[in-house]
Amino acid sequence: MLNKFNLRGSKKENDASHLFDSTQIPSHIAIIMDGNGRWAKKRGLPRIAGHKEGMDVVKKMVRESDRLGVQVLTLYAFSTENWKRPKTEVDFLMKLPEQFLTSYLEELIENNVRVEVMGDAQQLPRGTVKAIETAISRTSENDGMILNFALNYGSRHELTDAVKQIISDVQADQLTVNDIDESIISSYLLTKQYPDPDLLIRTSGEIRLSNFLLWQLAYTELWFTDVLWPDFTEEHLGEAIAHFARRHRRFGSVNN
Ligand code: V07
Repeated sequence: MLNKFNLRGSKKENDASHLFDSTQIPSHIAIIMDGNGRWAKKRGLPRIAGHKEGMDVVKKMVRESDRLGVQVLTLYAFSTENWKRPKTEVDFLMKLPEQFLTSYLEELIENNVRVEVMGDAQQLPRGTVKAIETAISRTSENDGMILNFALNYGSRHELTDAVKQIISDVQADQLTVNDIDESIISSYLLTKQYPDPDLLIRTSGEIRLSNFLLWQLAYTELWFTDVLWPDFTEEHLGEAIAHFARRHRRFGSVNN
Protein backbone atom coordinates (compact mmCIF):
# COMPACT_ATOMS: atom_id res chain seq x y z
CA MET A 1 0.00 0.00 0.00
CA LEU A 2 1.77 3.08 -1.23
CA ASN A 3 0.27 6.33 -0.10
CA LYS A 4 3.24 8.62 -0.32
CA PHE A 5 1.01 11.21 -1.99
CA ASN A 6 -0.71 11.78 1.32
CA LEU A 7 2.38 13.60 2.52
CA ARG A 8 1.78 17.25 3.17
CA GLY A 9 3.22 19.76 0.72
CA SER A 10 4.74 19.27 -2.69
CA LYS A 11 7.35 16.87 -3.94
CA LYS A 12 10.86 18.27 -4.20
CA GLU A 13 14.03 17.41 -6.09
CA ASN A 14 15.76 15.96 -3.04
CA ASP A 15 12.72 14.21 -1.65
CA ALA A 16 13.29 10.62 -0.59
CA SER A 17 9.65 9.81 0.14
CA HIS A 18 9.57 7.23 -2.66
CA LEU A 19 11.58 5.10 -0.20
CA PHE A 20 8.78 4.79 2.36
CA ASP A 21 5.06 5.43 2.76
CA SER A 22 3.40 7.84 5.12
CA THR A 23 2.13 5.10 7.45
CA GLN A 24 5.75 4.42 8.35
CA ILE A 25 6.87 7.86 9.42
CA PRO A 26 8.48 7.74 12.88
CA SER A 27 6.36 9.63 15.44
CA HIS A 28 9.45 10.84 17.27
CA ILE A 29 12.86 11.47 15.67
CA ALA A 30 15.88 12.44 17.77
CA ILE A 31 19.04 13.83 16.16
CA ILE A 32 22.63 14.31 17.36
CA MET A 33 23.76 17.09 15.00
CA ASP A 34 27.48 16.40 14.85
CA GLY A 35 30.22 17.51 12.43
CA ASN A 36 29.79 21.28 12.26
CA GLY A 37 33.34 22.03 13.37
CA ARG A 38 34.77 19.43 11.02
CA TRP A 39 32.74 20.84 8.13
CA ALA A 40 34.21 24.30 8.78
CA LYS A 41 37.77 23.00 9.19
CA LYS A 42 37.58 21.25 5.80
CA ARG A 43 36.85 24.66 4.28
CA GLY A 44 39.49 26.55 6.25
CA LEU A 45 36.76 28.37 8.18
CA PRO A 46 36.45 28.90 11.96
CA ARG A 47 34.33 26.30 13.80
CA ILE A 48 31.62 28.87 14.45
CA ALA A 49 31.00 29.12 10.70
CA GLY A 50 30.04 25.44 10.84
CA HIS A 51 27.62 26.04 13.70
CA LYS A 52 25.96 28.85 11.79
CA GLU A 53 25.60 26.67 8.71
CA GLY A 54 24.26 23.91 10.98
CA MET A 55 21.53 26.23 12.19
CA ASP A 56 20.21 26.64 8.65
CA VAL A 57 20.08 22.85 8.36
CA VAL A 58 17.98 22.77 11.54
CA LYS A 59 15.43 25.01 9.81
CA LYS A 60 15.37 22.73 6.74
CA MET A 61 14.91 19.61 8.88
CA VAL A 62 12.12 21.20 10.90
CA ARG A 63 10.26 22.07 7.69
CA GLU A 64 10.80 18.61 6.23
CA SER A 65 9.91 16.68 9.39
CA ASP A 66 6.74 18.74 9.75
CA ARG A 67 5.85 18.14 6.09
CA LEU A 68 6.32 14.38 6.51
CA GLY A 69 4.07 14.28 9.58
CA VAL A 70 6.64 13.69 12.33
CA GLN A 71 5.04 14.48 15.71
CA VAL A 72 8.13 15.17 17.83
CA LEU A 73 11.57 16.27 16.61
CA THR A 74 14.19 16.32 19.39
CA LEU A 75 17.49 18.01 18.53
CA TYR A 76 20.66 17.81 20.65
CA ALA A 77 21.78 21.44 20.47
CA PHE A 78 24.18 21.64 23.42
CA SER A 79 25.35 18.97 25.85
CA THR A 80 26.49 19.45 29.43
CA GLU A 81 29.96 18.41 28.14
CA ASN A 82 30.04 21.23 25.55
CA TRP A 83 31.07 23.76 28.26
CA LYS A 84 34.61 22.32 27.97
CA ARG A 85 35.01 23.92 24.52
CA PRO A 86 36.93 27.20 24.05
CA LYS A 87 35.12 30.16 25.60
CA THR A 88 34.73 31.97 22.27
CA GLU A 89 32.99 28.95 20.79
CA VAL A 90 30.72 28.47 23.83
CA ASP A 91 29.81 32.18 23.75
CA PHE A 92 28.91 31.90 20.09
CA LEU A 93 26.86 28.74 20.62
CA MET A 94 24.96 30.43 23.44
CA LYS A 95 23.82 33.15 21.03
CA LEU A 96 22.43 30.67 18.51
CA PRO A 97 19.10 29.92 20.18
CA GLU A 98 18.25 33.64 20.17
CA GLN A 99 19.49 34.07 16.63
CA PHE A 100 17.52 31.05 15.49
CA LEU A 101 14.33 32.27 17.14
CA THR A 102 14.71 35.86 15.93
CA SER A 103 14.84 34.69 12.34
CA TYR A 104 12.48 31.74 12.57
CA LEU A 105 9.89 32.04 15.35
CA GLU A 106 7.26 33.66 13.11
CA GLU A 107 7.46 30.77 10.66
CA LEU A 108 7.17 28.25 13.51
CA ILE A 109 4.07 30.03 14.80
CA GLU A 110 2.59 30.14 11.29
CA ASN A 111 3.18 26.40 10.90
CA ASN A 112 1.57 25.48 14.22
CA VAL A 113 4.88 24.12 15.60
CA ARG A 114 5.29 24.00 19.39
CA VAL A 115 8.76 24.85 20.71
CA GLU A 116 10.00 23.11 23.85
CA VAL A 117 13.42 23.01 25.48
CA MET A 118 14.77 20.42 27.92
CA GLY A 119 17.93 20.78 29.96
CA ASP A 120 19.33 22.95 32.72
CA ALA A 121 18.46 26.59 31.99
CA GLN A 122 20.30 27.87 35.11
CA GLN A 123 23.70 28.27 33.45
CA LEU A 124 22.43 29.86 30.24
CA PRO A 125 22.82 33.59 29.53
CA ARG A 126 19.82 35.72 30.49
CA GLY A 127 19.09 36.80 26.89
CA THR A 128 19.05 33.20 25.73
CA VAL A 129 16.62 32.20 28.47
CA LYS A 130 14.37 35.17 27.65
CA ALA A 131 14.24 34.35 23.95
CA ILE A 132 13.45 30.71 24.74
CA GLU A 133 10.73 31.62 27.23
CA THR A 134 9.10 33.86 24.63
CA ALA A 135 9.22 31.13 22.00
CA ILE A 136 7.79 28.53 24.37
CA SER A 137 4.94 30.77 25.50
CA ARG A 138 4.11 32.05 22.00
CA THR A 139 3.85 28.50 20.67
CA SER A 140 2.37 26.77 23.73
CA GLU A 141 -1.13 26.60 22.21
CA ASN A 142 0.12 25.12 18.94
CA ASP A 143 -0.91 21.52 18.44
CA GLY A 144 1.20 20.61 15.41
CA MET A 145 4.73 19.20 15.48
CA ILE A 146 6.72 19.55 18.70
CA LEU A 147 10.23 20.95 18.15
CA ASN A 148 12.11 19.94 21.28
CA PHE A 149 15.65 21.26 21.79
CA ALA A 150 17.98 19.49 24.22
CA LEU A 151 20.01 22.42 25.51
CA ASN A 152 22.53 22.02 28.31
CA TYR A 153 21.13 18.50 28.53
CA GLY A 154 22.82 15.34 29.86
CA SER A 155 21.01 12.02 30.25
CA ARG A 156 22.77 10.90 33.46
CA HIS A 157 21.95 14.23 35.03
CA GLU A 158 18.32 13.80 33.97
CA LEU A 159 18.26 10.31 35.53
CA THR A 160 19.96 11.55 38.70
CA ASP A 161 17.32 14.25 39.09
CA ALA A 162 14.57 11.68 38.49
CA VAL A 163 15.96 9.41 41.24
CA LYS A 164 16.12 12.34 43.68
CA GLN A 165 12.57 13.41 42.86
CA ILE A 166 11.21 9.86 43.17
CA ILE A 167 12.85 9.44 46.60
CA SER A 168 11.53 12.79 47.71
CA ASP A 169 8.00 11.84 46.59
CA VAL A 170 8.26 8.51 48.45
CA GLN A 171 9.36 10.35 51.59
CA ALA A 172 6.40 12.72 51.20
CA ASP A 173 4.04 9.73 50.84
CA GLN A 174 3.13 10.76 47.28
CA LEU A 175 4.43 7.44 46.00
CA THR A 176 5.28 4.00 47.44
CA VAL A 177 8.33 1.93 46.57
CA ASN A 178 6.00 -0.73 45.13
CA ASP A 179 4.47 1.82 42.73
CA ILE A 180 7.82 2.35 41.02
CA ASP A 181 7.92 0.72 37.60
CA GLU A 182 9.27 1.64 34.18
CA SER A 183 6.37 3.90 33.33
CA ILE A 184 6.71 5.76 36.65
CA ILE A 185 10.39 6.31 35.95
CA SER A 186 9.58 7.59 32.44
CA SER A 187 7.12 10.03 34.00
CA TYR A 188 9.96 11.64 36.01
CA LEU A 189 12.07 12.33 32.93
CA LEU A 190 12.18 15.53 30.87
CA THR A 191 10.58 13.64 27.97
CA LYS A 192 7.54 12.56 30.00
CA GLN A 193 5.04 14.08 27.54
CA TYR A 194 6.55 12.36 24.49
CA PRO A 195 6.65 8.81 23.20
CA ASP A 196 10.17 7.34 23.18
CA PRO A 197 12.07 8.16 19.97
CA ASP A 198 11.42 5.69 17.13
CA LEU A 199 14.54 6.77 15.29
CA LEU A 200 17.85 8.27 16.42
CA ILE A 201 20.07 9.88 13.80
CA ARG A 202 23.69 10.82 14.48
CA THR A 203 25.68 12.57 11.77
CA SER A 204 29.44 12.79 11.24
CA GLY A 205 30.48 9.16 11.73
CA GLU A 206 30.78 8.81 15.52
CA ILE A 207 29.04 5.64 16.75
CA ARG A 208 28.24 6.81 20.28
CA LEU A 209 25.24 8.11 22.25
CA SER A 210 27.25 10.76 24.15
CA ASN A 211 24.92 10.91 27.16
CA PHE A 212 21.79 11.53 25.06
CA LEU A 213 18.42 10.01 26.08
CA LEU A 214 19.96 6.83 27.52
CA TRP A 215 16.69 5.55 29.03
CA GLN A 216 14.46 6.65 26.17
CA LEU A 217 16.56 5.03 23.41
CA ALA A 218 16.21 1.48 24.80
CA TYR A 219 14.23 0.21 21.74
CA THR A 220 15.00 2.96 19.23
CA GLU A 221 16.29 2.27 15.71
CA LEU A 222 19.73 3.85 15.40
CA TRP A 223 20.98 5.48 12.18
CA PHE A 224 24.59 6.62 11.99
CA THR A 225 25.84 8.42 8.89
CA ASP A 226 29.21 9.87 7.88
CA VAL A 227 27.49 12.94 6.42
CA LEU A 228 28.43 16.08 8.38
CA TRP A 229 25.45 17.98 9.84
CA PRO A 230 25.87 21.08 7.60
CA ASP A 231 25.75 18.73 4.57
CA PHE A 232 22.66 16.84 5.82
CA THR A 233 19.72 17.21 3.38
CA GLU A 234 16.06 16.27 3.14
CA GLU A 235 17.16 13.26 1.12
CA HIS A 236 19.50 12.08 3.90
CA LEU A 237 16.61 12.40 6.36
CA GLY A 238 14.52 10.35 3.95
CA GLU A 239 17.17 7.60 3.86
CA ALA A 240 17.16 7.42 7.65
CA ILE A 241 13.35 7.21 7.69
CA ALA A 242 13.45 4.53 4.98
CA HIS A 243 15.80 2.50 7.19
CA PHE A 244 13.33 2.87 10.04
CA ALA A 245 10.38 1.91 7.81
CA ARG A 246 12.22 -1.21 6.57
CA ARG A 247 13.01 -2.36 10.11
CA HIS A 248 9.49 -1.53 11.19
CA ARG A 249 7.94 -3.58 8.34
CA ARG A 250 10.22 -6.51 9.04
CA PHE A 251 9.88 -6.63 12.80
CA GLY A 252 6.65 -4.77 13.43
CA SER A 253 4.53 -7.87 13.96
CA VAL A 254 7.18 -10.12 15.52
CA ASN A 255 8.41 -10.04 19.08
CA ASN A 256 11.95 -8.78 18.85
C1 V07 B 1 22.78 25.27 17.71
C2 V07 B 1 23.04 24.74 15.28
C3 V07 B 1 22.73 23.32 14.92
C4 V07 B 1 23.94 22.44 14.88
C5 V07 B 1 24.46 22.06 16.24
C6 V07 B 1 25.22 23.07 17.05
C7 V07 B 1 24.96 24.51 16.74
C8 V07 B 1 19.37 25.80 17.06
C9 V07 B 1 19.41 26.06 18.42
C10 V07 B 1 18.28 26.38 19.30
C11 V07 B 1 18.28 25.98 20.62
C12 V07 B 1 17.20 26.29 21.44
C13 V07 B 1 16.13 26.99 20.93
C14 V07 B 1 16.12 27.39 19.62
C15 V07 B 1 17.20 27.10 18.79
C16 V07 B 1 20.75 25.89 18.78
C17 V07 B 1 22.66 25.79 20.06
C18 V07 B 1 23.41 25.41 18.96
C19 V07 B 1 23.31 25.93 21.38
F1 V07 B 1 15.08 27.28 21.71
N1 V07 B 1 20.57 25.49 16.62
N2 V07 B 1 21.44 25.54 17.65
N3 V07 B 1 21.34 26.02 19.98
N4 V07 B 1 23.56 24.90 16.60
